[in-house]
Amino acid sequence: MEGMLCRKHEMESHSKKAATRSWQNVYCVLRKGSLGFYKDGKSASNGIPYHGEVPISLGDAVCEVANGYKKRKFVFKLRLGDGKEFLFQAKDEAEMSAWISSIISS
Ligand code: I3P
Repeated sequence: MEGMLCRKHEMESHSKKAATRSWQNVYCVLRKGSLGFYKDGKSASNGIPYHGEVPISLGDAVCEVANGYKKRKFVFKLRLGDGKEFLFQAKDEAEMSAWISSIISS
């Protein structure tokens, strides 16, 4: 699965907040066990990552609706095994659910 999402890096580790905390539009590409970020679909096709970011490994990841986050709608949370945490905003409920199920089963 792939597509545009708005992303916020929330936690750098279990106890450390992320330094760059603004919401950014990123083109997300889910492959088996990993999630890569690109500026747009064209960059994704060309394999040019967003700000040189290495795809994140979803090994011990937990993905769920971010019920505690009230500032935006259709936001889900992705927490990695190392404590890194990201929020993602989808365009609607259906898109959010599709991403969550795909990430969980990837
Ligand atoms: C952040 C930006 C985010 C905001 C975050 C700010 O500032 O305004 O939108 O998160 O608040 O630090 P900057 O753009 O200067 O990095 P929210 O949208 O969730 O409020 P936070 O640090 O309280 O998470």
